[in-house]
This record gives sequence, C-alpha cells and structure tokens, in this order.
Amino acid sequence: MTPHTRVFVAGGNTLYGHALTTLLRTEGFQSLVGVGTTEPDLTDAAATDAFFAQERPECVFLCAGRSGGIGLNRAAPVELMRDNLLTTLNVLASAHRHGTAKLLYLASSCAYPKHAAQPLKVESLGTGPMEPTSEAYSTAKFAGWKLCDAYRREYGCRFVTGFPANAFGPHDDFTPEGGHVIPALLRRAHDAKSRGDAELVVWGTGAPRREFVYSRDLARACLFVARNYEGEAPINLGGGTDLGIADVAHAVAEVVGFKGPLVFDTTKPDGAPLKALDSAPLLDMGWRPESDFRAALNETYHWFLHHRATEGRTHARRAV
Ligand code: GFB
Repeated sequence: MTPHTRVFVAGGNTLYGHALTTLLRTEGFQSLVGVGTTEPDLTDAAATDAFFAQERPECVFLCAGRSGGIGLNRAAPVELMRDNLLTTLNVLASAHRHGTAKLLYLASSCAYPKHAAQPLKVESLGTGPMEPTSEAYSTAKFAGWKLCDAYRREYGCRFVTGFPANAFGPHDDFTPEGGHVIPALLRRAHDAKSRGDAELVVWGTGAPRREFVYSRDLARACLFVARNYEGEAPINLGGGTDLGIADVAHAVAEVVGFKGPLVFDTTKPDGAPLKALDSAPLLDMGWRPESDFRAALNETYHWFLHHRATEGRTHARRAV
C-alpha cells in the first residue's frame, strides 16, 4: 500500500468506517474513493458494481452492514441479518469482479460460540452454538467470513477476515435502546444527570465481562493487517481492555458526573457471559493498542456532547 493506493472504506459512516477514514487521511492516503455521499447503497448490487467498475478500488475495508447492541439485535434480527448479508455479498462480488487486490472484512466477536474457551481463538469458530440474542446478525457475519474464505480458495482473492472486540468511540450509535453498552450508558447517564434522576438503570446483572477496543486502535489494527497479514486464517482484532459490565457502568457514571446509585434491571438480557479475544497472532506481528480505556471513554463522551444535536441522524449503526 502506498499513499496513492485507491482505498474504499465500505460503510464509511459507521463507527469503524469513520475511525478508518480519519486514520487513512492522517497517514497521507490521497486516493480514498466512495467517501461520504459518494458511497453507493451497498444493498443494491447494480449500484455497488457500477461504483466498483468506475472507481476500481485496490484495497477495501468492509465495515458496512447495520449493527447494534443486544437490544437492537433482539428487536430487529431480520433487518440486521438482511442488511449484512446483502452488503457483504455485493461488495465481495464486485471486489472480485473488478480486481480489488486486498480486502479486509470486519466480522464480529458474537460469531464465536457462546461457551467457547476464553480467550477466544479463531480455531473455536463454528464449534458450538452462538449467543441466541444476536444469532441472526452473528450468522450473517459468520457467513461473510466463510464467503471471503471461499473467494480465496476458488479465485485466489486476498480477502482476509478480522474479528474485532466490542468497539466504542466517536460516531457510535448513542440511542438508549439500540446502542451498545458504552454509548447507550453514556447517553442514559447524561440524560439521568440532566433530569436529576436519583438512579441510573443498567441492563442485566452487571456480571458479564467484555473486551473493549477503542475505535481508533481498531482502525490502526485494520490498517496494520491490510499492510502485513496474508494468512488464510481469520485474525482477532483485540488487545483491548477486559472489564465487567458493572465496572464499565461505574466508569461511565464517573466520566459523565452522575452521582446516584446504579440499579441493575435483570429483566434485560446479559448475553454472553464473557467475550475476550486471543489476539496473540496480531500482537506477535508487533501491533499494539495505544489508547487508555478511561481517556478513550472521556473522549467519546465529549464527542457525544459536541455532536448530540445530530445524534438522531446517526449512521448505519442506527435503530431500525
Ligand atoms: O454492548 P452490548 O449490547 O453487546 O451488551 P454484547 C454488553 C453487555 O452490557 C450485556 C449490558 O451484558 C448487556 O446486558 N448492558 C448494560 C447494556 N446496560 C446496557 C445498555 O444500556 N445497553 C446495552 N446494549 N447493553 C453484541 C451483539 O452483544 O455485541 C452485537 O448483540 C455485536 O450483535 C456486539 O456483536 C459486538 O456484547 O452483549
């Protein structure tokens, strides 16, 4: 990859996509295609193919496809699965047809078996049932990985799949019902403080643990993999911070300045008990995360404060 490589961040208006586009610009990439409104509707096969025929991207980061937290996965499994299957099918087909040299597909850690040994190794993929609350979406992401693999085996395409840890950061979905735990709690803690609420409601028991990666670190890991990884096996994109949900909620309350007690709503699902990735292959190649969790949480909250006016019109990661 050189600064003149034609790069397409498919799903540029997502959490991952914004972080990647910002990083690529910072790194001096001058030939980004399909940025902003020039990105076609990737659920439309003809529009996607016309875009690839015209722009002929040499490197593609496939971050497209709607996603959301445990609440959205329960509320809209059809929309999430369809959107991810369609965008992935169309982008992979056009990338192959128009000679994209390298493609990194971003799957999801929820595609791992719910009770696989932790930390999660890629070898455990497909060895057991997935977490039911997000099964439709996870199945689409699993299928995306398998399709990348099939293109590699049948046509020799350099299509690599990355499995990110739970990411957070600027441009996330901060809606209280649809967002992932960190943006949703930041929003709810902010609203609770503004209203003077006595307590902050946290979903579930607070006992589950998650590995969190800041979107800026994830973008750096994606670029590192695009530049340096040619393996056939998928690769975990973690190296983040492993935390209990109750601890996350306390950190969020402190960052927002909410002083009241946390109340755990156990009528809401906990989801998988633990999701930590084994990212040794990536770390052994020399990549390292740079962000401090607390500082990243602070930055994310301040981005939210600055952008909350536009929050209703957020990007692909929105409630259906
Ligand atoms: O972030 P989250 O929805 O992702 O939930 P998952 C993580 C944990 O936070 C769960 C708890 O145990 C939730 O019960 N939690 C507490 C909350 N308060 C809240 C809240 O206000 N909102 C949310 N959303 N959670 C997702 C999958 O599962 O992981 C997605 O559903 C995707 O498809 C994503 O794969 C990476 O890790 O549980």
